[in-house]
Amino acid sequence: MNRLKLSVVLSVQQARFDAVAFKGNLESNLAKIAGWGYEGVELAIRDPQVVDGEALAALLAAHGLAVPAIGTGQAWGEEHLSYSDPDPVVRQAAIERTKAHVPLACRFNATIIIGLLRGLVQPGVNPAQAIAWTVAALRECCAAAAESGVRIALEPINRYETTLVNNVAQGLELIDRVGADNLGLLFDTFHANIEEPVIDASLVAAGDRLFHVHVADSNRWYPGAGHLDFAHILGVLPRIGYSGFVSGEFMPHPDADTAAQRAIAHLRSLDRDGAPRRG
Ligand code: LER
Ligand code: MN
Repeated sequence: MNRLKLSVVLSVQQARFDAVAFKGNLESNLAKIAGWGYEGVELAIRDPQVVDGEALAALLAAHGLAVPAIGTGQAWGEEHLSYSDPDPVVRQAAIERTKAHVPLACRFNATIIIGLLRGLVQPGVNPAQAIAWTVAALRECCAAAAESGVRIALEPINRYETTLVNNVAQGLELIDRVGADNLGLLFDTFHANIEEPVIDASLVAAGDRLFHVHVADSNRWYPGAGHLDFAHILGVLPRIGYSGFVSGEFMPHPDADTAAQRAIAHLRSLDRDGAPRRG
């Protein structure tokens, strides 16, 4: 298999979301992540206004780390902003928050991830209306991002977290409705294992709309800790022309450092011999 470009999710601020191995102490985490051989960090940022872009860029450069993507879900997790909230003020705040990520994304050549910032169908809201609000929000955000050459990746998320776009087929349908060239998909192996009928066929269906990849095993622990066949799944990526990063987004189990080291050991073993190694 071709050598994968590997990154891991790192939260710039403290957050409640569980499947982020690294939170707090940015500098020491960046040093450790680079030391283990990762080439990038995916930054989870609640509000880009409180991030010092200069300081962040200097730290990343010092450790030779790229930023393939910026995650936005903390604005939902911590502040309940979403594109599908019945309150137009909240919807507009979610749109403005997305636009606020554009300068940093442009600086790092990072894709902006839309996961739970799209929200979920709230009580009393018609699902078709929730989708229509999401389409309108994505149109506005994609237009703003396109001005800076930034791409947006919508992440299909499993049914236990939202009913708005659970799989690749629904994601592609939504992308069609939005009609923006800079909108694509983020494929997360944990969600895909729950929702996709056939994982490799869904990756092929995503094709050149695949903008980013998250890896976690079936139990949302590090790759190699569950029953997913990463040699098979990730082997599809070169076939569909995907040459971007594969980002580890998994639970800090048994702890963040061990999980990140085991993840990269497992994924690098696939580069060498294409065979999964349990560990
Ligand atoms: C975020 O990337 C994700 O995968 C979701 O599960 C957020 O809840
Ligand atoms: Mn994910």
